[in-house]
Amino acid sequence: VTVAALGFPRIGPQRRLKTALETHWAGRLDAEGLRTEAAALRALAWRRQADLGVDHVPSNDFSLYDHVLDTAVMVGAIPETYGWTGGSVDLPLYFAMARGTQGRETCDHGCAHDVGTGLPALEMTKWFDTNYHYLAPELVPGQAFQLDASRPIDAFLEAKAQGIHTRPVILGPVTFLKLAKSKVKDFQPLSLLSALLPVYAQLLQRLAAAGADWVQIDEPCLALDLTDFERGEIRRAYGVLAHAAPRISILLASYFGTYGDNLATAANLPVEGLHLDLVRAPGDLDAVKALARDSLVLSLGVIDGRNVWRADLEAILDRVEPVVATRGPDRVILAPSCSLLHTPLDLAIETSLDPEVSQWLAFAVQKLEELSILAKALNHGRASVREQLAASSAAVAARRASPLIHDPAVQARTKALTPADAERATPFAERIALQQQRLALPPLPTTTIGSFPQTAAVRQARAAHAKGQLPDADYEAFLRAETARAVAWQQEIGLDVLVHGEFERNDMVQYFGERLTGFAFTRHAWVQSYGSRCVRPPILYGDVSRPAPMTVEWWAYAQSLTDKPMKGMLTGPVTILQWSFVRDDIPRSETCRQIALAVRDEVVDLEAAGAAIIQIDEAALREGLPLRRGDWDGYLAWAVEAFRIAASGVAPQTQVHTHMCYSEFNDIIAAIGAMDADVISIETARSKMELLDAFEAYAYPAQIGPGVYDIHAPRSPGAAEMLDLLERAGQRLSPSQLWVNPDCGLKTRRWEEVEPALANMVAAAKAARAALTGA
Ligand code: THG
Ligand code: ZN
Repeated sequence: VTVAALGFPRIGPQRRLKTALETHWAGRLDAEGLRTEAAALRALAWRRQADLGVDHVPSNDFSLYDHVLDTAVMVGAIPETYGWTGGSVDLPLYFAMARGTQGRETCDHGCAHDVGTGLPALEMTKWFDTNYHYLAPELVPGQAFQLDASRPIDAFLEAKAQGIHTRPVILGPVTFLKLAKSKVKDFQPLSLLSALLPVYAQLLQRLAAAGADWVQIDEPCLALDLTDFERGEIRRAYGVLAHAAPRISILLASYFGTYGDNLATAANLPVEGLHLDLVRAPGDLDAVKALARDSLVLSLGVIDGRNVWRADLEAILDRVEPVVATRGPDRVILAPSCSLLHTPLDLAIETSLDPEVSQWLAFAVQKLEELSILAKALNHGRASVREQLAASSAAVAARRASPLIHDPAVQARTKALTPADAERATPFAERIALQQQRLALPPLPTTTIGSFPQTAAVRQARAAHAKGQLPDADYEAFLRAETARAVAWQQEIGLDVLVHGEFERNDMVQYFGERLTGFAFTRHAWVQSYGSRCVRPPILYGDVSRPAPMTVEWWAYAQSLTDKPMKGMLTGPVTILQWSFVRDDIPRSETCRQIALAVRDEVVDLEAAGAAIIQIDEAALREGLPLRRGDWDGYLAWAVEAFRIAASGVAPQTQVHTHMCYSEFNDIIAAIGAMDADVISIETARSKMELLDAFEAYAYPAQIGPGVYDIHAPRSPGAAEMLDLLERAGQRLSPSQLWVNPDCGLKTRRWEEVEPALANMVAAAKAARAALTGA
């Protein structure tokens, strides 16, 4: 039995890659310097993995920005816009595709937009159901491909020079084409497979010639719903590749879910090995045994590459020993379920965690240690690693029994939930009438999404406070002054519903996690989100409750400064769940219900303090959709229910808002309606309100604020432009349904941009009132 890693974190210790990239982009590190640092990080990762006992160390899993972009470069798929004339792609061109020529930014909620008026970046999209984002290749009919094998070949040789024989990783041709986009309507990039396969065939020959004996080809599209035609294309592709490169053995890897109805296809491809994600799809093991020939090498993904928990090694051995006994040790590889890109690097440097929680955790390095222990147990008997197995079992038992995890009051409360708890007592039509009486807002009321610019001063004050250099009282006074300024300014420009600005919040999930029980926070546990950007997801380890109000004081302070309604601002349960590492000992739906009750407590307290409007953001509701359509309804049922639990503790006069900043609504519009929010704000400016077409087929029952200010547009929009958008919205929705607001929060903007834009937005709303309602 051998051990493999399918991919290792790229960002490096202390986020060294981030530092190198950002100094390079700032012009303070030249291309040579960046290349040197990248090579050093690769060398470090290979050495580390080899030392940890990994037999199949991956190469070509590293990337300066994104591995899908690297694949596009490798096959010569450079969109015409970038003026490429052939030859190797240099760093300026590479980064132009990655981030546009003037950089790229994301909003509070992670949606990416180009900045400036230079060349645009490729579109950025979530990698399957992870929080990693890749760049979508852009292909055209008749697309030509040509191989530039330098990246994978150089990496292989680089590692070889270091004395490490690696297994190159490449993104498979079918998944590559499935992830690609085209500006040409109805064009299917998969129709380019025949043109692409010769390039892949040549690549495999080159790798074989360089000395590679195995190659890992990732085809995670096998975890998706595929058509018969697509399955046929997979068979065709691997028929061609196996024939073209008989000297190299292919390990085909899919992950993030079951092969399901694609398993018969996958298990019968002419490849030498098949990887199974046995964490997400434990049932695939028995299923593959029934389908695969005896000689097929199985890579068993037994360690969770998507989460941070230590594994139950004895339980894994119980499952794997029979496989080794029947197939033979040479035909079994142990691996994490997927690339370790999605876990933080090393638990050992994380010294600030509660030691009790810490002993339950494993990051990338620790996960490879676990695999090495498992391999020893399988190769030399469990007795050879008795102590390590005992430590694993003890940690698992300690976690299971820990009072830190179990709060009987929380469990009793979720158990006692009834359908009525997820239901507002009064239907929308009656609520809205009561709310209108209470709020007395004009038609097309104006508001913002919640956050205001996090200026350098705000960030500095937060950092100084976190380091203990700025006393609590001074920090508090600073935040109050910022809040007061924001409130006064909103009032001055004539916004109807104000926000406090969220200056006190570091991150929309972290802020709440720090105030709830059951969450732990790390100092160094960074995970790449895209390019040089990383997140430190909270670790949700125990039952969740809200010991004390989290936002009421800030809300009350802001409301005390104005007679206009001040919105209470909260992050919704699904978003808190999606952007954290969550428990694997209870279902996600159960954890989500606990968070929902905690948010509900806050909603009720805000109402009691006098808030007439409370916004519960669910930026991540859509991204939580399962990979397979068949699982959508189940997810949407509990996700929508969680939102409703959070929102339904208040009187009909209290108005509940929500916000979502993404564009693909058509699929889930009914579920969004079922959330039963009184008002929803969404992203629509970039598509010039075309997104509202979704609301034509489905008569959205409540009020909507279609964003009229694309907060990432290179310049602030004028009132005329926003008025035009409002009129377009008025053609699709009833004016009595409409609110006027930006697309998203303004945290990443500068005041110089926000001030004119929002003043223009108020002017546009006034003009639209006259035009649409005669008011
Ligand atoms: N909060 C949390 N998770 C998230 C998002 C979030 N996951 C999805 C989405 N948003 C991801 N988008 C981003 C956007 C910006 C950054 C990271 C992910 C970013 N990070 C800083 C960096 O890398 O320099 C570090 C931020 C920090 O110091 O915490 O800019 O909004 N929980
Ligand atoms: Zn948003």
